[in-house]
Amino acid sequence: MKMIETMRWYGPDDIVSLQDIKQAGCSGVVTALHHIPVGEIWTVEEIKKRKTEIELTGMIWSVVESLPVHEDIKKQAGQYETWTKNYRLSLANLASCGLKVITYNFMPVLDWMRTNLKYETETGALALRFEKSAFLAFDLFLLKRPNAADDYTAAEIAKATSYFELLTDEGKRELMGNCLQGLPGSKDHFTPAQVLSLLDGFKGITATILKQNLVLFLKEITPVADEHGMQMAIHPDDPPYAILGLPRIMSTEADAQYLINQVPAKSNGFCFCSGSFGARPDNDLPGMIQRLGSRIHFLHLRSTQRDDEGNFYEANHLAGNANMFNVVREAVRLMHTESRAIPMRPDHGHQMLDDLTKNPYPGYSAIGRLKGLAEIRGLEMGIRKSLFE
Ligand code: CS2
Ligand code: MN
Repeated sequence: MKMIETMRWYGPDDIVSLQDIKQAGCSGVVTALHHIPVGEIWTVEEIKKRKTEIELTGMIWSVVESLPVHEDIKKQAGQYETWTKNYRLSLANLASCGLKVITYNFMPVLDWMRTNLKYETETGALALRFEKSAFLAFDLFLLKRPNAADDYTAAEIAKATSYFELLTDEGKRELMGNCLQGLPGSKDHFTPAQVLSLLDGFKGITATILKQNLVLFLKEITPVADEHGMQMAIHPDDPPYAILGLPRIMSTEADAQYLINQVPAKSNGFCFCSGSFGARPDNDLPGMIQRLGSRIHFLHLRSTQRDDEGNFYEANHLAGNANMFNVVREAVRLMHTESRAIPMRPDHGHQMLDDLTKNPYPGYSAIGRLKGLAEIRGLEMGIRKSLFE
């Protein structure tokens, strides 16, 4: 059994084309209907249109990433019942078009957060980076989140203050822009006022409440997913801990186990993102693959390089802290034991070579991902042959 190789495609506006993805050797494409506002129903017509476009290239639409969850559902407030009903309908529509693996996340307000989108690595290729002092400087002095200082130690604040004092106006603008990136697939930015008001909407939502809300949501939607033989794949938090005073609840193995215990439905499972989980030293990635096993419906392979200060950057796929050899070996074993092929995509890649002159979605340039994919492909083949042939 071999991983199903895919790449993410942001749709017709993506500067990386379906042909590029095909040339990378992928058989599958990972995409979403990014033009449909969060919460609205994905109609069969819209799904089919996108599906046909992909199939004309000879590839298939392997995984939906993401069918996003409305913020009201995360809060169990406002019109959450309508959005949940819509979500069930979208799932049924997707299933009727043959789309069965659905990625989503339950991070309030923001998806991933990085302070630097052009961190120069040793080779000159650019990577995404999260620098703690920069992030604190953003939170305390640019966003000016009320009571932000309560979340940090005096030493952390002192470091962030010195960091901020050294920033030029240009540096401040850049940091602000990086931290206020919109959601993946959108080139819009949040304004500070928007983020503050969205954060305000989560006041009083503790980690315990957010967890309960996720469980309630899954209890509502997994019957539909089960009925259609679908696989729900929740993506972990990135970074895997609370930020901006928002709770984050899918950051560790314990979080993942809790979700299966609470909602044992067959369709309830994970998008195992080695980059997101791997930004915490206490996450044992290969062990998690062993133990989450049949619940892993999709693999995001990526590695981060951490330091002792809580900073990390996205390393080459086979380098950094993830130990990709062990991760891929466990994935190969899992697929062998269960006789199934799991879809995988290289999650992010460095911006390099010709892509340095282009303006790709952060993390999603073509060449860096192609390099990551090619390295992982070779690693997988070596492991598979040495274990089973
Ligand atoms: C992705 C996530 O770009 C990325 O890092 O792994 O944005 C992922 O698509 C979402 O969290 C899934 O809902
Ligand atoms: Mn990921």
